[in-house]
Amino acid sequence: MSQHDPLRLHVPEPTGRPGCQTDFSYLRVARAGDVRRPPVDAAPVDTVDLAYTLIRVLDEEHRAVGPWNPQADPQLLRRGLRAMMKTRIFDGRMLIAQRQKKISFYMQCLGEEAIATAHALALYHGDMCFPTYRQQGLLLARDDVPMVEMMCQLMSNGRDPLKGRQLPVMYSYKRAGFFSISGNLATQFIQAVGWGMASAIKGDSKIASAWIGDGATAEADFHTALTFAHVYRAPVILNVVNNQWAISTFQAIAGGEATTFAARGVGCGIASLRVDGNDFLAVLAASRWAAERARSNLGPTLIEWVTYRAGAHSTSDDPSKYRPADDWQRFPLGDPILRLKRHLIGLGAWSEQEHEQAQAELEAEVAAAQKEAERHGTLLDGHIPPLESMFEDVYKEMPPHLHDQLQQAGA
Ligand SMILES: Cc1ncc(C[n+]2csc(CCOP(=O)(O)OP(=O)(O)O)c2C)c(N)n1
Ligand SMILES: [Mg+2]
Repeated sequence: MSQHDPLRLHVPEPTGRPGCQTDFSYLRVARAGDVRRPPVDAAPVDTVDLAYTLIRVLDEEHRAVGPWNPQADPQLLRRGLRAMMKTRIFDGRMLIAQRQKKISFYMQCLGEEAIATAHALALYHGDMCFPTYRQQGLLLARDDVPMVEMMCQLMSNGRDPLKGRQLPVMYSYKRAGFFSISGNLATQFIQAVGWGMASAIKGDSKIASAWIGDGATAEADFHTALTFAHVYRAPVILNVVNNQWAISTFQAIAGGEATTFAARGVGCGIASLRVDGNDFLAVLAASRWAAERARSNLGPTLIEWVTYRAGAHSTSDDPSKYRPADDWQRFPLGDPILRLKRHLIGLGAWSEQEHEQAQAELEAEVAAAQKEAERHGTLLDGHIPPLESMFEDVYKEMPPHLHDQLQQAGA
């Protein structure tokens, strides 16, 4: 007879059941300013402690403290605040447009706005992001792409630059350093590492920025990308957005329970940071640190951005089925917009009146863009790209079988 108890498989607790409060103590939230900032040429092994803590700049009183304070010009921070506000307004309006059936599908980044908008300010023109569907802030922070054009894509109308061939939100803007979004999770990571390697092989100075969610790190592509980034010292920033959820599964299911996602990086020989993703200043500082490393040929950096997905996963999802309604309010890192607003007010570089005015201006700007986009049609009124466009842009010269199909379609 065996002296051992029967084996049992450990299954992570579904912490966020409706009616049962999510336990956020696993986050081990460090005090702002307490975490050291190593030189950008630090060896990966010298970042091990930074992968298990949380880099924060804004303290309880919303002051910028500690070695990671990026000492940013208040003018830049005001720009960042407006970019976050614009992103939230844009998302809010597009969500309503989806409910009105003007758009087939939408995904918000509510609560995560600081990550993409601050990161965008640390990159140079010509760098290439390989985003997921929740980094619209990269585009909205930089104004390289007019909102009208983004909305025409969302509405799959006659001015949709992608001619209805991509799901709404899956933008593609080579000119703005925004690689075509693929719905196949984690492909972004291997593609970004490959792009970064190509940049180095060509002797260029451009860097890549790869994006993935907590859930998608369970894909093999994530681990393959880390191995290649480490071995070839690819000039790439490896961003892991830990927003606590992968649709309805809590991040523990992807392996974040007893360790961190940043720790994956140091385990592979990659310098790694774990950062408060709702702290605009910390995001800016960590992004600049990683960008400088990559640009100076010092190798890749993995950054885990700790944040909270405050909205539904997508317009096809109902989070009340799997998490308590007040989860976001209880999340210890707060709202990124409120935190930067209070910081700027504390500096004397912003006020409640200016905030209200900016809110009204941005709402008007987004509403005007929507009106203009809707002039070219929405999903509701059937102003879609012509049928023959379905056959175009695949081959330089259309092969006979596609010619036949085009004729059969009567276009
Ligand atoms: C390879 C692959 N598997 C599954 C899916 C379906 N899917 C789409 S989004 C998603 C959850 C992703 O969660 P996470 O990586 O945490 O990103 P988040 O949505 O939280 O930003 C899943 C399972 C997919 N698109 N691709
Ligand atoms: Mg997630």
